[in-house]
Amino acid sequence: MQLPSIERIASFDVDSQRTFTPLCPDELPVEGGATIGPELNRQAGLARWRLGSKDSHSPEAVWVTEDADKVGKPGVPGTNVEEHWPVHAVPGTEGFELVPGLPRPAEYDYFVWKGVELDMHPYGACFHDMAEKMSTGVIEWLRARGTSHVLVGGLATDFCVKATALQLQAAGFQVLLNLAASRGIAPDSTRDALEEMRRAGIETFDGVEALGQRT
Ligand code: VGL
Repeated sequence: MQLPSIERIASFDVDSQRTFTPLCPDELPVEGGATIGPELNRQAGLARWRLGSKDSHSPEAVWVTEDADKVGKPGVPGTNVEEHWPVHAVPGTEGFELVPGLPRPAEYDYFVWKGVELDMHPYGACFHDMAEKMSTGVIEWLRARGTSHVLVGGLATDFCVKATALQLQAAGFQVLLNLAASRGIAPDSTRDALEEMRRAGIETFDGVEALGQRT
């Protein structure tokens, strides 16, 4: 498939924050997470618009656990939370910052801060809630600009990148996931996530140089 004109292409840096890198070993470190900045910048060079998102969480959130056995396990009933996680992405801390090499949020064309409420922990950047009722405005913003294709990268492939990519694809955009600009938390869930995304019609490519030979 050919890419359309640059005017119809957007690039999305999903949760590309230090909290998901070895720079913050006590948060949610993802191997290689700190190295994706340059590839995200190359990806953005192919697009008319650059969008980004950040997890933005209170250390008092209801889903916070210090119990390793509870991480990734069923969340708190009656809340908008699916699983427990360690404290991460707290505004004002290093983990909240974007990975090395990325612009500041103010330099993006559109930016989403998500998970601010204590009892909400969305993965996808297109909706504030797990039920996908409350738009963050991403889909409407892209539609208003005539975007057809969205290049996606970020952290982590098996959670927030997957959820965001699936939401964009379901909204009618053609999503192209950049493997070289993404990293996953665990190998099994990352493999499953890639399968699920491909089943949904999302295409993958391994770096902007490889865009001609998509996998
Ligand atoms: C994420 C787990 C918990 C992500 C966020 O951004 O992929 N993963 N919170």
